[in-house]
Amino acid sequence: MSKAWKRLEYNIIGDQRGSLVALETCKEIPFDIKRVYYIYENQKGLTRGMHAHKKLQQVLICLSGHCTVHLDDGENKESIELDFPHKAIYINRPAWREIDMSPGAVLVCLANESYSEEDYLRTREEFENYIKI
Ligand code: T46
Repeated sequence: MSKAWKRLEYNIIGDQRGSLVALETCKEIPFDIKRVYYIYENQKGLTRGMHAHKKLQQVLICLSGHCTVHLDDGENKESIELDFPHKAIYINRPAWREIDMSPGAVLVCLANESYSEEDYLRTREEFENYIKI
């Protein structure tokens, strides 16, 4: 099966003042954006994520610093470096994710659904059982 995620690289609109990236719903972002959240000032050595989602689709972008996103959909595994603000990852199926953030990193996440604890697969066991269904 194909990976549950896709790497994206956005167009940089540059001029003499600097760089600009523009993201529009259903164009650069492949869904209707319902929620935006961001993670910053993450404590050194503490990994984020360590869960999967049942239905949620997300695009992750590291706006400052860098993040390593470790992904596993049960069949494919990949560690992706988000080290420029024009790079993104689109996750569209359940994938176990672990995220290591550099000091000062700011990770912004665009999601197609509101927050719901029901959508989380918080243990590896729950995740592995869910993807078998
Ligand atoms: C992912 C990584 C990058 C809310 O109240 N609203 C929200 O929208 C979110 C995302 C979280 N929360 C609450 C729920 C928990 O009490 O904030 C607390 C920490 O949330 P969570 O354990 O989901 O945080 P992370 O950083 O481990 O994971 C989140 C996303 O859930 C996840 O899908 O890819 O950020």
